[in-house]
Amino acid sequence: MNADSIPSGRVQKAPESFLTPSGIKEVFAEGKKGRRDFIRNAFAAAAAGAAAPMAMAQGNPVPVEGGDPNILNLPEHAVGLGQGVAVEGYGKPSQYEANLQRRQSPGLTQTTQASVSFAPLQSLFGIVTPSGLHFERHHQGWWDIDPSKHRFMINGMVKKNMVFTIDEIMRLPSVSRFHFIECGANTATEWGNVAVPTVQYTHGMISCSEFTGVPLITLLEMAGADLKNGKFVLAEGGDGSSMTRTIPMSLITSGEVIVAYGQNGEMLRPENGYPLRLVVPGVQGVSWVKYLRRVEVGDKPYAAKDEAIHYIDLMPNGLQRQYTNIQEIKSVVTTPSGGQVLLDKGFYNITGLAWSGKGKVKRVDVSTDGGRNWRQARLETPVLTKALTRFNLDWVWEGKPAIIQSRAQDETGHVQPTYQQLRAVRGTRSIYHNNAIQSWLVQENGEVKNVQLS
Ligand SMILES: Nc1nc2c(c(=O)[nH]1)N[C@H]1C(S)=C(S)[C@@H](COP(=O)(O)O)O[C@H]1N2
Ligand SMILES: [Mo]
Repeated sequence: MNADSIPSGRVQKAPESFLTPSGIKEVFAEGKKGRRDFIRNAFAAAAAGAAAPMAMAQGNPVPVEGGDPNILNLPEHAVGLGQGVAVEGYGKPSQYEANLQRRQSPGLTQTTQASVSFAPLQSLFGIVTPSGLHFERHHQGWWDIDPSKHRFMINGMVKKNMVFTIDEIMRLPSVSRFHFIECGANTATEWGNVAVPTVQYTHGMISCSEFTGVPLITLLEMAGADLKNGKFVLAEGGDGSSMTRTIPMSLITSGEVIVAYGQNGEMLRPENGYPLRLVVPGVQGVSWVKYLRRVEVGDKPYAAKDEAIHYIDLMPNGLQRQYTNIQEIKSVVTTPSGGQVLLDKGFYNITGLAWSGKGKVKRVDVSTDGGRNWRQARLETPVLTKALTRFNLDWVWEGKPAIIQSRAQDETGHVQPTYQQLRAVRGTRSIYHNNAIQSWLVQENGEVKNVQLS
């Protein structure tokens, strides 16, 4: 990497993630040229010499030709008394991050009682989704349920039916694990090449958290479940959506499925199923039943409404594929991505996320020329099973059009398909389970757009 090239590249955030409304005005009013000069001036000032720090030590701002007042003048916060601790408050993000929000997709009908919100992947770092930015999908609205009244019941092929309170569940041996949850309909609009503008809307129905709870197998054993003939479990939610899903017993006996009450170190958020939700690693989001109130042990799949009518894949031969639960190997570049603007030629850190419902991500390759050439990206630690994995790659943008893609591979050897490969198998009329390679076009003027290569 050439050190001289590092300062020149700057990414303007996607419109919805600008720092402040005044920041939006600034960029629009100054245009890109103005912002570029501002950045150049800042570096000029930083390089301007040793006089400034001495002057600042005396508390006397000294103007330097072409210098940046933001580095030369001591700001209020460096000399005044800051605010006292927020003794009783719950911490909030900086006021300057107020535009970092989950949002409804412009590709879907806008409603007041929205049923899905997307996570702002373009502005997130690492692999954990802050709980307040976790995507949401509610089939019948969300509730803030009184945990003292919530109960969890086990019945069906068990020796004795059991009813647990939250306190009783929280007394049991617990586990904490990082896993992604992805709605089976994530990236659905791209099947029809609707090309929603940003990665928030193409891929934002995925999030990753540390979940804490009790393995479901522990609770089933307490109830004396018939683990030999009971091949399936029906999980039922406590909201009005009659959300019931069949979970194969093999996922439960492996110890992976968790009856969770914790998310990122605190109790689940109401939107995400407080006080109890099922965590089914690797499996599509709909099976992660929220407000969990019952599991029933049975010997056959239940073909519940959300398994018989929804979350099925219409294949080219006209048949429907059912119980396609595992979220297969997938990745996306989050910067540069749709709606962002590269403000100058030079160095950029290409970054993104990869995940597989089958295990760990093994490798991610990145192309900047629409798939002709590929370079292997760095996987950042930790690389965890059925969790988001962060990748990074150095890139110098020459100022010419470029098509950026990422292609992931998991430890089982599965490789993310192109749209051509995916459609050859799945046809064109699917809604769910789109794991194709995403393309972002960097235009000569630096603007990044969602495009699809055929
Ligand atoms: N009880 C209940 N569980 C539910 C749902 C629901 O509407 N009700 N939605 C499901 C769907 S389709 C998804 S994708 C995930 C979304 O979880 P989240 O809102 O925590 O992101 O929850 C699943 N579990
Ligand atoms: Mo979903």
